[in-house]
Amino acid sequence: MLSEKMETALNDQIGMEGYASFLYLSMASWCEFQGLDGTSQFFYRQAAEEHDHMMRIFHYVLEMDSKAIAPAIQQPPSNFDSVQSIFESVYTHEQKVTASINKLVNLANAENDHSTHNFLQWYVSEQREEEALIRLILDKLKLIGDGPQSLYFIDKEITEINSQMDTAEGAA
Ligand code: OFO
Repeated sequence: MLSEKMETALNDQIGMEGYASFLYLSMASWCEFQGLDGTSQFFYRQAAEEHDHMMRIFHYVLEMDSKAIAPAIQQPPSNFDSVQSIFESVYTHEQKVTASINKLVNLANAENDHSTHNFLQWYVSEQREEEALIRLILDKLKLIGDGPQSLYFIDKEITEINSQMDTAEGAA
């Protein structure tokens, strides 16, 4: 069984992953409305991934004979200024999630909770990969700049990233 402190902390993380899922869903909606189909597909995928991250913790908590709580999710923003600003806020959000995962790992260490420590390692790798991916996209956005055709090229780049991710998933 998890300690009470760990149970609460993991339930908080369930809420954080759930919020990320809805935040990315909201970004997908905004992008689709702007006609940015590749970028919206990217965010639909991220939303589904975050839902999966939430459910992994949910099931783990129950597997540990503790109580998983379905979280109340705050409504995410629905209006954004630009694709650039969206990806900047995604990066900031992912850094926050990474900090939260690191805190959970520290707690697992402090409690000698080897099982949770082991479980969390998947999230440590996932956060490293997600941050690297968003940095890559931000670098591309900087290269493309914000000239008149930039949205077209940004969407094209992100469509290419989607297909690379599809290929990687197919190979996994
Ligand atoms: Fe759950 O990986 Fe991002 O937030």
